[in-house]
Amino acid sequence: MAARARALVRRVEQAPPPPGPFRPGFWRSPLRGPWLTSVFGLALLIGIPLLFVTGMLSYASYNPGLNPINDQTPDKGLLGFYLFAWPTRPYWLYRLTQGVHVTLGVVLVPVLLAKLWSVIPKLFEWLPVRSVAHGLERLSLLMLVGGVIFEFVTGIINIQLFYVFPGSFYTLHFYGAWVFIAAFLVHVCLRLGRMTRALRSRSLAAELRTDLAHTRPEPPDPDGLVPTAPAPPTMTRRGALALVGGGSLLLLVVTAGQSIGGRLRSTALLAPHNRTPGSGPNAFQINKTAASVGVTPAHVGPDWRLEIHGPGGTLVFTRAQLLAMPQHGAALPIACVEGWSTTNQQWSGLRLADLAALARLPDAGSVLVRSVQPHGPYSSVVLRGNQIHDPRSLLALHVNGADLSLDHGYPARVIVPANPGVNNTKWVHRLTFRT
Ligand SMILES: Nc1nc2c(c(=O)[nH]1)N[C@H]1C(S)=C(S)[C@@H](COP(=O)(O)O)O[C@H]1N2
Ligand SMILES: [Mo]
Repeated sequence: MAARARALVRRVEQAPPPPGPFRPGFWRSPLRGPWLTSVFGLALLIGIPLLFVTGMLSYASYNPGLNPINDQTPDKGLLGFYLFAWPTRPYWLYRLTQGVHVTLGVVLVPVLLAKLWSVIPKLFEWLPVRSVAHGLERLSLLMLVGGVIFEFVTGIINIQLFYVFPGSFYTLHFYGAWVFIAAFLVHVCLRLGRMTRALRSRSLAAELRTDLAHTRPEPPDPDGLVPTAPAPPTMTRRGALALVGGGSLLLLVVTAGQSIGGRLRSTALLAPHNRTPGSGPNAFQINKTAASVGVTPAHVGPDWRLEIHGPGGTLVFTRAQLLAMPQHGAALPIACVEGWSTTNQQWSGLRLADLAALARLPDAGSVLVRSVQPHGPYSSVVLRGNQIHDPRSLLALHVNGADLSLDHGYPARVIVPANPGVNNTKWVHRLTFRT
């Protein structure tokens, strides 16, 4: 029995690979080889950790561990070991981290595609599994490639506002990130030596001077990236690098404007939020309009009241009463998880700290913010004590010297420094302060 099985294994091993991409002669690009793969690999080795760290910061920033209203990702307790109280200074922190996260993710797309192209013969390696160790290595590559594609695709779908996710984008993108980064670390440990050797095997400066006539394949490599039967080159290595680098640069130019805001917003050709709406004091980017989330003028008409709950009971205010109280100003941006942000807007209204004091909880540990929005995500949020007590944290009534427009959250909205856009709740109806 065992002998027969062994004979079968030997027969499979000795049989030629199936035709097509499994045959070594199939892949013929003379540019494929460890050096080129390593150049793309080095760019990703720098970019991916920055993407991961800014992504994890983005998750921490909306205080997912504070209250299930903010985030319902199950078991983040384990993966959320690093969560911390998101600070309110510098006030532009989230604008920076999320702008970098989204812009870098978009800019790395050509590098990622080039890297995957450069190693594609490995996908068709024959035999697919040769031993337990080889099988484990292949499995880690499956997690690596599957993970990176999953993260890029879900991220790009989200910034393009195709809300097609079963459940929450955050949950998928967050779990995906951990699976991917685990595989990434394994991959870096296994390949770092090979990468540095390959990078030293050729000089970048010399490659940049090499024309088509002098473009030769790299010497044969044990990984089988270099073709056994190379076709004549149709492009130089510098041409390939320029194509990928130029692609990344182009994506940078048509993406970054959405995070910089102001006049550059209109250069963000690929961004759905690439236009500044209208003119006047309220002419800055809107995410969800009132109509789109079911907030009607009736919700925010003369019958609107602000309720403040605390140990002292419930206080109820009209907008006129709120306007009669001491007003404070703060210059703060809106920065969305989708990567777009505005320049600073001049908000004014009531300090959250003053409202906490009115609720007889001057050192409140958290506040539940509820909007008039009937249902749906972002209709409520819980903010932390440090966010309540920053003097720039406001329940804003005005922006840039005018009443808030309906779409920017009239009659009252939260604006907190360094807070991700999703947590700056619009159309606020009730604040419940807690210890
Ligand atoms: N009630 C409520 N508040 C909300 C939202 C919402 O959908 N409902 N969207 C949030 C998101 S995702 C962002 S980015 C900001 C955008 O604020 P703006 O439309 O005034 O620019 O509002 C936040 N406040
Ligand atoms: Mo947002």
